[in-house]
Amino acid sequence: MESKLKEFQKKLQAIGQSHLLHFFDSLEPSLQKRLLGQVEGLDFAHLPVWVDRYVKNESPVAVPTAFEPAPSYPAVPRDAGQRQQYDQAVRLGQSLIREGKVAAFVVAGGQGTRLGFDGPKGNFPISPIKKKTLFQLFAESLLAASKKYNTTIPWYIMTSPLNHQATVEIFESAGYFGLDKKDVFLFQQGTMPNFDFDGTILLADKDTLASSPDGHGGSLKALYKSGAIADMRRRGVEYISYWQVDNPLVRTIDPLFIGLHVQDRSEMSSKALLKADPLEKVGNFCLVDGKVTVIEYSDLPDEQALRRNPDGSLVFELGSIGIHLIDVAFVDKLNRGDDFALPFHRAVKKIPHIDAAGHPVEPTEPNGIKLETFVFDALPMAAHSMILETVRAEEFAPVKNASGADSPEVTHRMMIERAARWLEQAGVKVPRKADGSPDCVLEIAPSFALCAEDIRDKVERIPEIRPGQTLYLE
Ligand code: UD2
Repeated sequence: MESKLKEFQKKLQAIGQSHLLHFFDSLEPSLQKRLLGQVEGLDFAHLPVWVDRYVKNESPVAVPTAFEPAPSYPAVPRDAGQRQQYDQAVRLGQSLIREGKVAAFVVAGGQGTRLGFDGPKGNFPISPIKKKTLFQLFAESLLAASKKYNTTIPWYIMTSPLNHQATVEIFESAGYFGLDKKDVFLFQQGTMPNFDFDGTILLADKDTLASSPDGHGGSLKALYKSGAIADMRRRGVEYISYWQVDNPLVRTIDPLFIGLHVQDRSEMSSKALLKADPLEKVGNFCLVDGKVTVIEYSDLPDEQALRRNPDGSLVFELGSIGIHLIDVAFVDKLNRGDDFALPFHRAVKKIPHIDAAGHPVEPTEPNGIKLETFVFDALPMAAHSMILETVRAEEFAPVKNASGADSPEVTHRMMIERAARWLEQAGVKVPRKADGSPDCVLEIAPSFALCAEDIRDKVERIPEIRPGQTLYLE
């Protein structure tokens, strides 16, 4: 340990962070080891550059000045030719799923701070009747899709050091929700140290650096480092279906999306929504130098966000919802490159830490910087990138806040509303109130239907729905 200590003292001194070992001598050997382990994990080669570029620089990510709207496939085909293309894409997607070429991937490393929920967000109970958790819904949907296509869809789940152990325990105690444990691959994303405004790394305790998960963009490195990509290769998987843990409406495995992605020879594709209002807080799909790029809502000037076409539609109308299809070969290629790095985004935060005398500081005002990468910043690195529009009511109801917009209450309503619509599309009568909302509580298990079409041949199994009734279909 002595020689290691000397080595790191030297290295830290060279980058102006020697204070990290200030309390080293006062620690017990096991804690000394722990601290050295964390220091060893620092990226000494890049840290000074990151500090200059992202920590000390208040507007680190250059916002492009010349950009135009990105082209997309509409949610509903525009004409007969496009209808034919979509039908072909669905058939192609279905055969790729059947051949075991598609894996599922959820990013679940974030903290549910805004939701005020303790523990991994995937454990949040959300379904209207059975109160199934997000994880359970995704698991059931993958089981149902595996059955439907007579295949095994492996599931990769990215956690962070903040919630990894708790997530593993959830899956263990739930018996992996009926999935085979060997087809569920849980791995952790990387972390980034937290800085004060001068670029000094903060200590959370005498033996612990202050750090936080490196953002969902970290998934592209973590997939590789964890061995998930190698595992996919072994299984013959070529495409990764990526989504965020907070959205129970997501179509985890979508043949149309997969088929269009492959038809288009896209390396990384995205689903998009027509924004609910010009300033909605979602990233905006744009073309910059001919490359699909997401510009965060906070970076898109209002006059651009408000621009309209002659027909009244927004010029920048496509919002990003964190649903992607990614080629395994693309992730491989990025990581084999010399120096693959996504740009960091800088967030000013309140970061608890200890001061130079070792006393704990609980800041009341923002006192430092956290750095995160975003997965959509990899889009311009793709040789080609396709966008498919989707319909909000069908596919996007994230649980983010305890109340108001994107709250469990809204998500519930949207889940019941979607179930009602699917049933009506199959010819089932659903009682509705005077305001048009369903006069019943409905929940459709993924085992019953993964999409509206799955209901058509099950109609005779559905009882008459009376006003005020609660009906669970599985
Ligand atoms: C994200 C998008 C926004 C829109 C919205 C849709 C960004 C910057 N913004 O906003 O444009 O698409 O989602 O819901 O992405 N996560 C990790 N590790 C991390 C950080 C996040 O796994 O280090 C996961 C997190 O568990 C969640 C997802 O990434 O599944 C999105 O994270 P968020 O809730 O922080 O994103 P949000 O709502 O700010």
